[in-house]
Amino acid sequence: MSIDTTTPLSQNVHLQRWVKKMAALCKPDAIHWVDGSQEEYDQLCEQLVEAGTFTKLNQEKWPGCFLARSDANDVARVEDRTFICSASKEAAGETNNWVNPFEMKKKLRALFSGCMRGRTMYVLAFSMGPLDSPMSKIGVQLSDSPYVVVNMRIMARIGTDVFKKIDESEIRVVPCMHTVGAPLKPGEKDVPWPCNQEKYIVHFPETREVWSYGSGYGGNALLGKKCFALRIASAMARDEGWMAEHMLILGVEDPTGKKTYVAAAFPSACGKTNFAMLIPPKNFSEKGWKIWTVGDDIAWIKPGLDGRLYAINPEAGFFGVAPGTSTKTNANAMASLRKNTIFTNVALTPDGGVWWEGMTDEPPAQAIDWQGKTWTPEIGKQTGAKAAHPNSRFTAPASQCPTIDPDWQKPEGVPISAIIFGGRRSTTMPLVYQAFNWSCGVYIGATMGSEMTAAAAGTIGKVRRDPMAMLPFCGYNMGDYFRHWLLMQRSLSTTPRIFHVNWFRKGEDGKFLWPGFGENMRVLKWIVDRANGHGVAKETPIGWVPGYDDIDWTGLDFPEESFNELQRFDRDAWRREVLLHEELFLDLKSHLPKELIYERELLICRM
Ligand code: SAT
Ligand code: MN
Repeated sequence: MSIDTTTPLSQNVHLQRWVKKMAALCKPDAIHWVDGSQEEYDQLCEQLVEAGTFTKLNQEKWPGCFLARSDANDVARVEDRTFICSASKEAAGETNNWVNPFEMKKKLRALFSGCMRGRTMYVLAFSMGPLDSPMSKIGVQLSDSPYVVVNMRIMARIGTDVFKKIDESEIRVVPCMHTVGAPLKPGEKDVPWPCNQEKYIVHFPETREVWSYGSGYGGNALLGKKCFALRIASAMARDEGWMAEHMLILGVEDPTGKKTYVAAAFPSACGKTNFAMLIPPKNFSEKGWKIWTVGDDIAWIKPGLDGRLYAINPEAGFFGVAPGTSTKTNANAMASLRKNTIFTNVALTPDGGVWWEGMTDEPPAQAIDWQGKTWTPEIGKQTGAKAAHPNSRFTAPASQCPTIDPDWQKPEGVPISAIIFGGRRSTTMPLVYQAFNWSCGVYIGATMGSEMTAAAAGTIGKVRRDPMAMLPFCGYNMGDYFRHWLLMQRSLSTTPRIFHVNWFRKGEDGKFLWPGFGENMRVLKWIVDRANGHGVAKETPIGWVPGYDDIDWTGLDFPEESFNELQRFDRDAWRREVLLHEELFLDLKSHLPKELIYERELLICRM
């Protein structure tokens, strides 16, 4: 065994000791301290091509781009294999899987024992948030997956600068253990996508640790993202008085040049990336309206000295859903992924390019599907086989987004004026409404529901309660999380306004009532007007809503009846909705703040 093939890039003795200890446990053939350089990245990509994990795309059309195909059993987050191992079950709450932390550590130690045999252990230091931001946090991931290293180089700030920061300051680092769980026997040939049937995505919120076993895909393996920046960070945020949220951040520039920032929480694969990169309809942009992108998935939000909330995007890239992304639906995402992008589980076209359902109106005559098999539109029609997996992804640098906000890396973050909650709901929820106040808004976020998508293993289409879009990502008791939300307002002198949107309501004919995409600008304008104190609204039992004339319709022929149908308050549907709120509340029992019980009573009384 040849260990320590590269010299440690950090002088921190704790870090060095931990790496040694973990190497003794995992028994890798080599250790590689990741410097984050372009040369190293190129080398790792080359190595991945040789291993058959990567296919180099046509470099003329797709410069710097690669395609990876995963194992068919490793295509999405595994929520039933995700654990929050707090000291007590109560601290994790009813919505999280819990195992006694000592028992789990024992289990993990056994699983990790010798798990990296035949592989290299990468020592990957990463910063969530810009290195010069006081809101940033540092983690070190030990992983035996070079695929993870190259993806993390896009998704986070990594390498030498981060090690330097660790050495310069006394900051606490979050240790993240990761293995694909596929040790190699001497001489055994590797598979293109090593992984294990058995998977464990484990968080220890008190000791601020992550251990991930058996998967190389997305949020299971890029540990800076959901595991650290949401599950562990939500626990840190509760203790330190800030918020770690599953939210996009965007800036709305009005014709006077004034920018208003909003943060919006939608569950996975409900269009956060599209909304974050919205292109306003022509007559809006002609007047000078512009949308600026700060982040598309995660927001860390903290009260500033002026009593307002400020947000940073802790990530440096987009891990976006490919299917449905096109120059029509999201030209900015398409521009972001034109170069230096890693595609996972999309289809390969004969000219060495990529394709996915919805990328173009006309599918290619032939392609290699995400499982490496020949695919034609004919085969697709006959068998229902998709060319790209529904949860196929692009990993693209945020800096390549044409609408990236000039302030997206500002150390102090951007001021948030409005918070938007939304889900995928074919009935009940109107296009838009505004909460009466903060606690009412917390209630709206707490009770929000969404039809499930392919982002996680599970029943697609079923409505589930997904409070603040954090159900799979909250690192502690959901009831306590609601209390934290309510308490946050006390540290603010200016409270953001809270809204709920639903782009997905359907009519009786089963068709979407709202065109969505760029047209969402009309809703966003009303939201920003309201947040800035000059939009008009009417009171309803659920909150403030715009009248037909309060929305700017120029350039869109959208009849008043259609708008009324979209906004219709359906009393029977809301009765059922409120009963579902009660079901969630029963699950959360003793930890539910009384404000939310009162909010529910008030809502019932108004109805
Ligand atoms: O795979 S990820 O968890 O990163 C994507 C998502 O579910 O939002
Ligand atoms: Mn997400």
